[in-house]
Amino acid sequence: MGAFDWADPFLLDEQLTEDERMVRDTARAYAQEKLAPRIIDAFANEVTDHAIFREMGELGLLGPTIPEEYGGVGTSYVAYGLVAREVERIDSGYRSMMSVQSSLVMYPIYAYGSEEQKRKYLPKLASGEWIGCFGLTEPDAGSDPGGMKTRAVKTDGGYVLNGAKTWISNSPIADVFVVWAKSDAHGGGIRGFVLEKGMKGLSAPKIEGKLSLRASITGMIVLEDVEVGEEALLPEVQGLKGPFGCLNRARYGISWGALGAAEFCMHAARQYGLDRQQFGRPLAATQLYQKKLADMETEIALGLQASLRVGRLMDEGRFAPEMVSIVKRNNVGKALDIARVARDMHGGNGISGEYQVMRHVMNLETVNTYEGAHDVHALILGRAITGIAAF
Ligand code: TGC
Ligand code: FAD
Repeated sequence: MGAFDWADPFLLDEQLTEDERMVRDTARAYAQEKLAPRIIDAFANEVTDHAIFREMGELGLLGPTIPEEYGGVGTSYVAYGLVAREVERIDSGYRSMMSVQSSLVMYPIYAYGSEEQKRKYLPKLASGEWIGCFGLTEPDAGSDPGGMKTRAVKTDGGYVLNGAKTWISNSPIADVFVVWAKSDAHGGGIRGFVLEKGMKGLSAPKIEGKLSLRASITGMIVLEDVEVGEEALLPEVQGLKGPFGCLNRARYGISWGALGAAEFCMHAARQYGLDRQQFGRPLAATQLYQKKLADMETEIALGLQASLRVGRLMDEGRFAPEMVSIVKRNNVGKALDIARVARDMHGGNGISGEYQVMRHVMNLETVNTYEGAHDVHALILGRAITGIAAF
């Protein structure tokens, strides 16, 4: 018979390779030593620290699956998930900064870009010298990105882009903008463009007053007659499968990340229950408190195993997008429930910034909505199960 470790119930650690454990340990040390001391203040004051990109870049945490020749470290998707888990254990906003750069900016340039685009952008994005953002969502096209209005009109030497993207992570501080638009030169099909800060007609105003992900800046991308050359077009993809190919990877990373946040909340509730006495005994000595911890433990353990399985299939090139919908939807939904219950278990202290669980609750509300809302992933699965699209 084996021993039971409540903090690693299914011995996940021993299912990892040595390389994966090394990447995980690097991310954990960085997150605990450099991110944890910043987050309470950053969230309270809505501060996005640009230095984080360079720090992560130095450690190989940006675009870690991209091959070394383009500045990445060529590691596995399992390792990428482990990084997301460690970073989001601190804050979903920090994980957002990392996953947008890795999966939504570096990945499309790597997978769909020309050799020149890869050489120009990837090393500087990997080092964190440049910050990237991904513009898909529009004011009138969120869950239904096929309804986008942004247009690219062909000119002699390139394209003119017009439109507006909204709720774009990193956009106000971005150097590189991966933007999706319908192109008249391609029968109205969706094409990707790589734009740069400072282009005439491109602006990225900040969205003020968020009550969630306050350490991760969010903005719009406004395109007013932005002229670009042919070299701005991502040549190797056309249609919605372009942006969705990126989203598959980001959503997968989120499935790990959200459980990192859930683990933080569970561990905090456990410690609080051991320390806090009411009615002459620790809260953790009560049946209700223990049942809540047991439910949390179960969901986290099951969710991590599921993400590990999907990661292994991704590394073998055998994953299907619906698998990602299962883990994104389940793990984020469960993490949000866990964070809310952990907040309750902290009583009044649970609402204070110092105890941190309320921040995770507020962040996970966004994580449940972005990268495909919880119900939209149900509909993706419903379509796969029945063959009928119910969107
Ligand atoms: P549909 O007809 O299903 O598909 C159109 C084309 O796309 C292909 N496709 C996929 N390819 C790869 N991976 C996937 N997951 C794919 N899903 C679809 C499909 O095969 C088809 O290809 P083709 O060649 O036949 O044209 O498209 P639809 O318009 O019916 O889509 C419906 C739905 C619900 C699946 C989709 O629109 C959806 O997923 N909506 C959610 C939108 C979303 O997730 N937005 C995220 C924006 S980015 C963001 O939130 C970043 S947050 C920051 C952070 O991550 O931290
Ligand atoms: P809607 O699509 O209007 O959905 C509203 C509600 O209706 C949801 O509950 C949804 O589940 C439900 N719903 C929608 N359609 C159906 C249906 N057919 N049947 C039943 N229910 C339905 N986007 C980017 O492109 N890049 C980014 O970097 C980015 N970062 C973000 C950062 C933050 C902080 C936030 C909040 C959002 C970000 N997004 C980004 C946008 C995000 O992807 C969208 O908010 C998300 O896709 C949902 O779109 P929406 O907000 O328009 O909601």
